[in-house]
Amino acid sequence: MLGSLDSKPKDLETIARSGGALRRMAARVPTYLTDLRENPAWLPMFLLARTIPFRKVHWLTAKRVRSSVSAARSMFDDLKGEAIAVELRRTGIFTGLTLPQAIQEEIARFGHETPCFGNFDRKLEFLAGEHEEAERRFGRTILSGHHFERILQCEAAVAVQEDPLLLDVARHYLGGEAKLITTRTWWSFPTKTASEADLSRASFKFHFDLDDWRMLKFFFYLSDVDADAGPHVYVRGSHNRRRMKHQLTLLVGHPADEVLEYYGEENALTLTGKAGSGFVEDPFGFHMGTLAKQTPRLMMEVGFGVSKPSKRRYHGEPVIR
Ligand SMILES: O=C(O)CCC(=O)C(=O)O
Repeated sequence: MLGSLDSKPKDLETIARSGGALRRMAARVPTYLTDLRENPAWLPMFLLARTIPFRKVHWLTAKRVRSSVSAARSMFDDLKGEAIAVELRRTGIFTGLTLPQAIQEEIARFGHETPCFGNFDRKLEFLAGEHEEAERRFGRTILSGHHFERILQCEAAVAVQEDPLLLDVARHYLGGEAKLITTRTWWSFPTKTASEADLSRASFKFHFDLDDWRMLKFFFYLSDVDADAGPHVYVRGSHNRRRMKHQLTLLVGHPADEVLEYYGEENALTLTGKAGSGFVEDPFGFHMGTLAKQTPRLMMEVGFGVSKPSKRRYHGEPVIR
């Protein structure tokens, strides 16, 4: 089961504020151009989906779903997509998912035995157990290790991705157009050598995702996650309410004090949990991964959206290099 910590989550805002936002945006320009070439409908989404009025209009276009469609059995037993969607609409997050132990163990074994790519860079390939040695070998701080498309060789991971409950929740929440857009597994590593620039990335700050008009992400911990293993933090209620200032900026990451002051510190849910525990959230709500301080974290994400999925993002590659 997932737990939560009461304390105010410490993101790395002080460091992040020291600047670099424009530099980071400039580095993303080639990625944005690629997205635009692949799908011209990306541009209006990118510009307008951050504003509440345009989002509301888009939500009105959602195809209504009356009942669950699949007769196939779910690994999540009796959970009901419709009830989960009700909770998602209310708070933006539902925390009661648990993977069967055999599934969790098989994906975790895969995560240990399959080389991952450090910092989203395909040139930095190593096994999770050799993380420290890899940092020395590559002369780089390595904060994350993604398996990219390799995860599709893991039958248990594919079974999670294809589980009927996930699509059922997505259809009830996003509408009948809901489709799979991402499946990724990755390690978050504790590291002694992180620089300010490493730590100021948007994923370590409260941010919202803007890859589609309407999105939903399922996350599953594949290792035990306590306060020192980089727990995920989600701000309840931030999925459908937004300060004007946060609607009218191109940036998706914002300082914790601005976010918490608006939504209330009591709504920041820090998600700790045993390996196998999971949750589903509307990633337009503010969320972040925190730095793994002591223990590596292995995570799986299955994402749904309503538009044509981007090839690049399918396994989480954020930036064209
Ligand atoms: O690593 C995490 O817990 C957060 C991941 C995240 O921010 C995202 O998928 O948008």
